[in-house]
Amino acid sequence: MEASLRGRLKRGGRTGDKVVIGDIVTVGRGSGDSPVIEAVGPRRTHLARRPSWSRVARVVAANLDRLMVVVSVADPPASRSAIDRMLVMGESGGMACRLVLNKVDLAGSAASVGEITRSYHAAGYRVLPTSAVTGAGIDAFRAEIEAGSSALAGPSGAGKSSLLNRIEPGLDLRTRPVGRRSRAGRHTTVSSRLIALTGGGQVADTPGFSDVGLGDVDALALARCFPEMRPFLGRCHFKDCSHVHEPGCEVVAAVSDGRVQEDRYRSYQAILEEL
Ligand SMILES: Nc1nc2c(ncn2[C@@H]2O[C@H](COP(=O)(O)OP(=O)(O)O)[C@@H](O)[C@H]2O)c(=O)[nH]1
Ligand SMILES: [Mg+2]
Ligand SMILES: [Zn+2]
Repeated sequence: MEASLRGRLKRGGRTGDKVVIGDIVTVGRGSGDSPVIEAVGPRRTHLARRPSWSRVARVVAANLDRLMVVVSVADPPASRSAIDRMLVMGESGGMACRLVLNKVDLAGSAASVGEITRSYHAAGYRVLPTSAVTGAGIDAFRAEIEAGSSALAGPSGAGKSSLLNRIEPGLDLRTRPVGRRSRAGRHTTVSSRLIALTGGGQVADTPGFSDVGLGDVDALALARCFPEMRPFLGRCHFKDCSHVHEPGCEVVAAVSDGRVQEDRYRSYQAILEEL
């Protein structure tokens, strides 16, 4: 059954406050006994993105446990800065983040699988190498998905639909060859369904997030979105240290002796500059 929205909630769109998938709502009765959403409960986690045409980030899903950042090792090759942006998107919303490295079946991918895996593992992430074609790593992926509610983020063509079809063939999600982009996908609604899987777990049917706009992360909170920087926060000489040019910065010290990886720190700087 479909519920309508109490008038006040309909206007929430601009503030990112409207009802999204995963929201816990209070439902009352409207005229003729039809269900009406009266109120939206507090959000334990949220997934927010800023569409490329907008300056404001919008919440697209709430109360999900995990963000599965899905990239492919080749075709298209994973971009580290894109991975880092998606991880920040998940961290800032309080979701547990995993990195799924798909297409490990592709010839010549072993070296970069090893490199990306080591690097993100060192940053504090669980990395799941997978192939939707051979089934490698699918059991581990399935276990993560079935353990709670998740959203998949990642560039178009990384294999998100293929991975989900692999664990739930009945879903029959549309997959498409890399490089052929349908215009129809570009302006579709940002979120729609929370799909319950037969083995347990739910997956939000959100679009690809190929252009991750970060909007709702404030500069002081940004460093907290990098798990490997957390041990150093609060120890800098200046309380409001931005960890860029200040003397006595513990994060910069950690970067110079390799406790924080330079690539990750560069992503931090790039995102900070943009905010
Ligand atoms: N070789 C290889 N190709 C894959 C794999 N996963 C997906 N693909 C192919 O990559 C293309 C994009 O996959 P799709 O699931 O539509 O990606 P999405 O845009 O992230 O949903 C399709 O042609 C898939 O057949 C994989 O693990 N290995
Ligand atoms: Mg897809
Ligand atoms: Zn600092």
